[in-house]
Amino acid sequence: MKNSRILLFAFLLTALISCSSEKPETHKKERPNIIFIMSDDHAYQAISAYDNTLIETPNIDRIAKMGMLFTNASVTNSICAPSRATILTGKHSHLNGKVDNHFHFDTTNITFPQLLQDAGYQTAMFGKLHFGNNPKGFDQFKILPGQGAYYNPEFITKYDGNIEVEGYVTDIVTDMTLDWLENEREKEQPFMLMYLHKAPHRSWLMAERHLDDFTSRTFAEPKTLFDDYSGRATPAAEAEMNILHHMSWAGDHKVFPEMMDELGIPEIGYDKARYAYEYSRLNESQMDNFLKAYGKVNEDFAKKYPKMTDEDKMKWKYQRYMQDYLGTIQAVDENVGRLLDYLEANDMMENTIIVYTSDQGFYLGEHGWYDKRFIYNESFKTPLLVSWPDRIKAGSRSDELVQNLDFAQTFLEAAGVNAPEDMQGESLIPLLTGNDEKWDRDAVYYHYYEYPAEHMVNRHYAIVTKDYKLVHYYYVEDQWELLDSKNDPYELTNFYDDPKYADIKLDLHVRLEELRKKYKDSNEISQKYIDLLMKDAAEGKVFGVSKEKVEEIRERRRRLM
Ligand code: SGN
Ligand code: CA
Repeated sequence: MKNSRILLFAFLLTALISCSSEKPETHKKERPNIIFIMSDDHAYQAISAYDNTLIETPNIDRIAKMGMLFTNASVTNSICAPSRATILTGKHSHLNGKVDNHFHFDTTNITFPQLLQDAGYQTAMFGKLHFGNNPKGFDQFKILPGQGAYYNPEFITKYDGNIEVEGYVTDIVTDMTLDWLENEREKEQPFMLMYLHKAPHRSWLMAERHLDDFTSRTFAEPKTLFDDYSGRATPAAEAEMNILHHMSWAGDHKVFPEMMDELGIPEIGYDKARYAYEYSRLNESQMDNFLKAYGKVNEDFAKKYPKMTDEDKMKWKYQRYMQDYLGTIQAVDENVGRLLDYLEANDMMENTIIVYTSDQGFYLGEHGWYDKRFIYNESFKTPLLVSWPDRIKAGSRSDELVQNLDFAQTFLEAAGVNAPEDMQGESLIPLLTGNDEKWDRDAVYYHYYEYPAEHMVNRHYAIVTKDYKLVHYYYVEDQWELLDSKNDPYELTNFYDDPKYADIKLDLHVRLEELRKKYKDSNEISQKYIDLLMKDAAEGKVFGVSKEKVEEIRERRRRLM
């Protein structure tokens, strides 16, 4: 009896030991790798998996072919660093504190990479972060300072201080990523890698190898290129992001400053200064190639300019914008292809979650615009393609309302790590794995803050459902906008005062208040952020905002109260 008890005890002990030593081991191996690919300002209109009118992106499309394409993915605040902060923290801007590009990210926030690192994931980040400080929770990082440069960029590195690398940024960030995958990571451990492109951010300098091809292409114009902004709340007309009026000749379109002088073209904004800054980084042979390609553009322009009407100018500027913007995307697509080829060649595709997304969408001439910030579709929505062959059915698609807010909890669930209670998103795993019945979101919340600032897009918050948007422009305005996605897909009409929409309007107002409560947003928090930015703006510290502008805003506020 005694012996058998001892035997039983010994058996249980062995079982326990083997369990505790083996189970985590197997469990560890099963945990997926995570590769988060994000480009900066990549419009879904410029990914052929969504729309091939403008460009073919066969490599990015591979991710959707292997996995899932989301047609209603959006951001909570359509601007760079705030989007990144929401992705990392799983919280809306008003709670993580990064409401605009101006102030630094608060590094006391808990981010999903920190939690994954604690759980045994290897973590690395390469490319653009734009936080004003270094990321926490990474075993390795090489990041661009601020916006970073297209040519011969500098990097802030975790171990080697600041370095400058000769070449084109999209290629270099990929080289660093592949080098880490091949030579630096522990091959037995799962990893989470953030591969973050600067392209296609303004001022759109493409790789030398694409110059000839892209500067000779012509693109279809969007239907709303000549939008006059009537029929909507006034912020659309007040924004400074119209291609004709605000995009600069030298800085954006690469008209040579001497050519501007010769033709008597007045500067738009920081026109020549921006040009000088962008070109100052090029080495001699890069400069030669640029001057050659843009020399032809300038020659052709000089012949046309004297006879150009405003309409002609808009059309010409749109073409130049698309040539350069899409040219930078060509290199992103090629480099995404290099990464996918590496994963395939190393048999890593099956149990790796690959996400391709952008920090927000972008206007490619819709409403006559470039840039982002507004809640209108092109900048509110963002591309989202996800592959994970082990779990996602190839070639699938989801029209659900998902957001950048959801990434943190998605990755934590995939890695088997509990998400902190105060994260505000939802894991996308049910949608990715075909269990849509577990997904019940019917509306999302949006809040944009960066005003006064470059492009002058007024502050606004909103509720968005699959059918409608109810938007409140506050601060220097007090206007509401009701958009009807089904009946007015180009978003040209404000139905707020249309009696036919009375019930819908009421319902949306109630739901918007519920959402604000759910996500813990309030007018008091908004006021705190207004005060912070206005203090710096009054001291002349906010890029693109003059002291006169600050006075004008204060006057408008006084009138509104
Ligand atoms: C720069 C650009 C803006 C752009 C912001 C924010 N101007 O300031 O056009 O909106 O970045 O972009 S530029 O004259 O410097 O090109 S973001 O992606 O970082 O949010
Ligand atoms: Ca951006």
